[in-house]
Amino acid sequence: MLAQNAAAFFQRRYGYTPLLVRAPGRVNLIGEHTDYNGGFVLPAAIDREIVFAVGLNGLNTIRLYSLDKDEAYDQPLGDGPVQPGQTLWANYLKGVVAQFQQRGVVVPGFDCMFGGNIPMGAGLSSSAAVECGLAFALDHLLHTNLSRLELARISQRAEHEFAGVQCGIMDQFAGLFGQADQVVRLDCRSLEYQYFPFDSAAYHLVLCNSGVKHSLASSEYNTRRQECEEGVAQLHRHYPEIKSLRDVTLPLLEAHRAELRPVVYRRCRYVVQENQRVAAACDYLVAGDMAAFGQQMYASHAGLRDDYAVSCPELDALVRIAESQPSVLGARMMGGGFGGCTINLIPAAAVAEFIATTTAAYQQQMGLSLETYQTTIVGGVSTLLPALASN
Ligand code: GAF
Repeated sequence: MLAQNAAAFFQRRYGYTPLLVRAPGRVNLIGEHTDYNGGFVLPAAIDREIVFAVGLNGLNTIRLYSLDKDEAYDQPLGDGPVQPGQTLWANYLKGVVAQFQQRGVVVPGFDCMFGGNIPMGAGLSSSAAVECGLAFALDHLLHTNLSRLELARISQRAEHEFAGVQCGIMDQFAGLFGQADQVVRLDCRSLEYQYFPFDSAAYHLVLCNSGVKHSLASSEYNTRRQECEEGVAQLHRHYPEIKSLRDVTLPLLEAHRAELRPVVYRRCRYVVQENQRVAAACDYLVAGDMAAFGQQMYASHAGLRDDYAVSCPELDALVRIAESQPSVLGARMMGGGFGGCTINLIPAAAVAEFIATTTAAYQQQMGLSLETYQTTIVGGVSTLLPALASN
């Protein structure tokens, strides 16, 4: 439906048939704030997506159109690479164009219309979906034949340079490498990855949107990254082989605790433990022990709240409410933090009751109404129709 709308709107506005691409949002089961520390994550692409209608227009202008905002943005193409501007939503797309240009690709004028159903600011990576979708579409239209990994890197760099968030690669990787009914464990240093089946008939991943979006998110994100780097730099003086927190064990960290600023110690402790939790969680997943898997999720949340300090009262309340329900296997805040969603692991038969109980308790405890999303794990970015657009 989204795709049909986008195609029809594009045809009406620009008068030719576009290439259609879909780019999903993502969940992350466990492994938060580990990606930029060279660690491990366990994300999956979900059935919330952004659809793109894109075509080369034969002009010297990029014409962007946000269907959700009902807003157009034109970017004339000059001699140099495109630059970020005041229109924030356009920057995500322009950032992708700039990455192609930095790789020596001459990007001609094109039209790009996009819209979707990934809730904004909910921590489901709508921005990564925007970047990955356009990167994938341009790769098709310009015949650049870039690998999915390169498209993920392009999208990540776009976020760094045009959105100012020094993010890791998890979101873009999940959007491009997702597989139906599989979660993917990514080693964010080597970029080796392994898929694990997720039994979606027996277990559901339910997202609870706190409805909170803190403006602190991107500045605090970059601060966390710096604090981790400070810890690594200190430990690296003793152990030159330590390149990231991935190389640090808990006993080693404890041995050097006195040298670290207390806040840096806590950030590092969280990351070291979270990497251990991802490893344990994958073992439990393979063993089919979802109760033990869920305990790792709760422990992850506690670390994010107490040591990494990226949670907020609303997310903590949602996890507390989940934990008070015996049927819930695990719950944690998800993504960068300071708002957005919790992810909840629930036996299929208990989902309806979980949603009803949590909605009522959240209203009662926080005075806020709750939006919940039941998710399905789907494949990564893809084209929707084979028709290539040109004018
Ligand atoms: C955001 C970032 F974009 C990811 O790279 C990751 O660091 C995540 O926060 C926290 O795990 O989604």
